[in-house]
Amino acid sequence: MKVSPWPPEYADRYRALGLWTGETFDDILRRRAADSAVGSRVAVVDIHRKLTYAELDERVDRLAAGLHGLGLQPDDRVLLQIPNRVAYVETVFALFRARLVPVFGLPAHREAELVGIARSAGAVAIVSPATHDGFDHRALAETVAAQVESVRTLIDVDDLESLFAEPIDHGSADSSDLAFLQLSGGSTGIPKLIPRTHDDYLYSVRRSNEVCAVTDQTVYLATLPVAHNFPMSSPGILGAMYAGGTVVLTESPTPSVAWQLVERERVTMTGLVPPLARLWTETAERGAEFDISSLETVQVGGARCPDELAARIGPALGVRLQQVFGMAEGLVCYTRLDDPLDEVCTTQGAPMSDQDQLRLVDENGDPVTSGPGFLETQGPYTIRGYWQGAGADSFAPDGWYRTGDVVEFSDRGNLVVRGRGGDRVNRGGEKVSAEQLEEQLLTHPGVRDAIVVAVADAYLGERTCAYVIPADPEDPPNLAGIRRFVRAGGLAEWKLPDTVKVIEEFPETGVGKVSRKKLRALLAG
Ligand code: J2J
Repeated sequence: MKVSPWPPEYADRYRALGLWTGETFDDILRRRAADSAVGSRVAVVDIHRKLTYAELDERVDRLAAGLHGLGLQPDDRVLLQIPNRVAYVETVFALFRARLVPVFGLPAHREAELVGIARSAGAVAIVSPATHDGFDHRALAETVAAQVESVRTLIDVDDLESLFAEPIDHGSADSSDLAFLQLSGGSTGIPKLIPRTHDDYLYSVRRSNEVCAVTDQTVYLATLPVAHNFPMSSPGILGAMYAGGTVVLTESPTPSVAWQLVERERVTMTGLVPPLARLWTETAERGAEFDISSLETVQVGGARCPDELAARIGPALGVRLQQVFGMAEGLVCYTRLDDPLDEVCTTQGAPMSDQDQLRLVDENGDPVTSGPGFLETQGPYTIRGYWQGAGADSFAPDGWYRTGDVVEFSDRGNLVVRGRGGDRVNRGGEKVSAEQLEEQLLTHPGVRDAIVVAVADAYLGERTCAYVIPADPEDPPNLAGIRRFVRAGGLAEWKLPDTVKVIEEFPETGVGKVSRKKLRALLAG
């Protein structure tokens, strides 16, 4: 299936430069498994299971045939809600083999999100565990299926073997086809799904491996929920597998669990969001009870890492720090392994590709020549449009992606992220769309109007504050009530407001109707 294609002159250039190679994700696994030096190496491990490349390939063959047997057809979208386990990798590669299109939902998503995603994607199936962390995912999947007509099949990820069938030939995908749908960080009620092709995504994986020095000796620990773009591809699990290294998956990112796996599997590399990096650093500073000396590189990204924390990570964990500033829409920046320490601790790196193009503009879209500006970008792995044309205003008329991030450049030319427009709260790497939360709050009977803004938080970087005008000033809603209401509305836990401030009216501006965007800026101060 073709999606938001790059203009032909760019596509031709990326092919001519050898960035887009025609390889597909299925090719990767097949080739690694068939390679006598790699096939018998461990591809993927979790706390319970371990598979070599050859074993993974064989199971993927049988699962892909089983998915076909369920009536799933090439290009059908399949919504995943799978924790960090070996079965995640088996499922994703089986979907690739059967030429199905994974849609990367998160285990923390709830009804409102999953219904929105399934509907937008036109998903025909959902793969999730029966229960996980005390939550009934099967019941959630059934609720989604009852509301979204396209969803016909529910698959239990803990029972994949019951689907195994005699391998069949599925034919091969075209590398310029849609490979999967990622989720945009700031998705609203109608989620913006991110269509990625084999060509563009595999280029980002290969180039990430070069920049991050990933080899067949790399043991990558997926500490963050692996459906996120960062642990997926920067260089993440796909980078490790591309190189013939090993992927380790942990269901819990806390040191007491994750470090057991670091010790047992001799993990060399992982990626963290800043609050987790702080937890790991502070735990190590108190004295680690596990041997984590195999760790060589710890990446931090997803939200701005405070300079103070960045300086402590390397010494505390005995690692080299790498900052990563990326987005599921494409562009990923890394500090380089040979950048001076000061640069690594104070900047968010430089684009991975010399074909990434960057420009800074002001609020009107006019070029900014010095100082911070809104970052726009285009390049060989940055999308040209969302799935089915959603969020068209996120793209400039010439097709560049408007990241929404406010950045400037260090003297050495690295990016420094200064913030972003007030459309979302970055809660320690998990993004909250102000608009989505406001919409939800407006359905509360006790709320006449609401504006959601980010406020600074020492641990999370930002937390969510909802300014609420009560329907009845004598009986304003309180934080606990609002949180219960938003949770009952089916939003993921991380989207519940951290603070509620009841006010009588929004700031006066004297210029008639004020946009919600302006109000957010005014209230955020
Ligand atoms: C400040 N803000 C950052 C950073 C992302 C690698 C790493 C992260 C993501 C990711 C990713 C930041 N400092 N170091 O996909 O491949 C904020 C920006 C950005 C948004 C994208 C990857 N790193 N951000 O976080 O799609 O605001 O991707 O536009 O989830 O996170 O969010 P997301």
